[in-house]
Amino acid sequence: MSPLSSAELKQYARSKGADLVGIAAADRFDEYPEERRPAALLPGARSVIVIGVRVLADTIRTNLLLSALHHITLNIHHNQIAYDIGRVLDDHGYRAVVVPHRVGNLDPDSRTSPDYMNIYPRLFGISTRHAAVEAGLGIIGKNSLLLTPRFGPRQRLAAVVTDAPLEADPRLTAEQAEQLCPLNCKACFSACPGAALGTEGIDWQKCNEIIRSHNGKYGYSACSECMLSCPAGKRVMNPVKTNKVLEHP
Ligand code: B12
Ligand code: SF4
Ligand code: SF4
Repeated sequence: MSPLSSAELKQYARSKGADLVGIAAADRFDEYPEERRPAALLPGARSVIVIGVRVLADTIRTNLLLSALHHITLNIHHNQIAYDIGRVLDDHGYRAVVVPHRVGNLDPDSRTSPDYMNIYPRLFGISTRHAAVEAGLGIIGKNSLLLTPRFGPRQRLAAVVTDAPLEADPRLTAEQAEQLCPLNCKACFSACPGAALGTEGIDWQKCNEIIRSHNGKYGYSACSECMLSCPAGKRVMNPVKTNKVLEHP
């Protein structure tokens, strides 16, 4: 195996278009339900690389069709970057399981089935939102989305589980978490057209009631009010980093 550093891998991910990239050590998931640990996807997993690509708020604000198509575009984009990271790991002799996201239509009728709410999400193995928290990219906000200092909730995520022993990033502090999603903010609650968000967390069924028909009409889930209403990412900004491109070995 040829050595591969976290810094090199991150540079490579950014050169491919990742706006965010973080790394979690697999043992950060030791307290997770067994079926939600990296080892459930790859026995011997040592690291999880999480990438994020930014959602353009003005695009998803226009109308539901453009919003759905934008989310599809980003899913294709992050899936491709995650695959490219998998190739680099493979070139270095490591194993890689890519956790992408579905692109395009799923029969809206199948979304009424209990399988959709229970079995289907479990097939992804890990929750990319939780993995992003463990990789130091952000926190899970009251809207149930990953909030990051740079984009707030406006990113989509993919992950790569690998046996490469990469250097991990620190998690955000409690202070940073409070800054991102302050105790007194409830902006997303009233913005949600399905009344799915509240102090008890998210009611997935209510959210799905709103976005289920979008699959048939627009080809993908289009509602994004929980992203648009959130002030996080507007009030805390990190400097934009530029990186040298790593040559593919
Ligand atoms: C299925 C799914 C949905 C379903 C949810 C059904 C359901 N039962 O969860 C529906 C259709 C409702 C949905 C809606 C949306 N989704 Co969606 N969805 C997913 C998907 C594919 C899986 C989520 C999942 O596993 N859900 C099952 C629930 C039960 O699991 P969980 O939330 O991960 O975690 C639970 C348990 O597993 C367990 N658990 C997991 N880890 C841990 C760890 C510990 C320590 C413990 C104790 C427990 C625990 O406890 C959790 C709570 O019960 C993810 C992508 C992915 N692979 O993760 C995207 C994803 C979460 N969705 C995303 C988005 C953007 C949306 C929408 C805005 C729609 C849209 N326009 O795209 C809305 C937003 C709703 C909201 N406010 O959160 C993004 C979120 C990006 C971000 N910034 O956070 C993701 C990550 C996809 C992506 N490509 O980026 N989604
Ligand atoms: S996607 Fe729409 S319905 Fe679902 S939680 Fe967000 S705002 Fe509410
Ligand atoms: S709108 Fe406010 S309460 Fe909701 S996730 Fe964003 S910061 Fe948190």
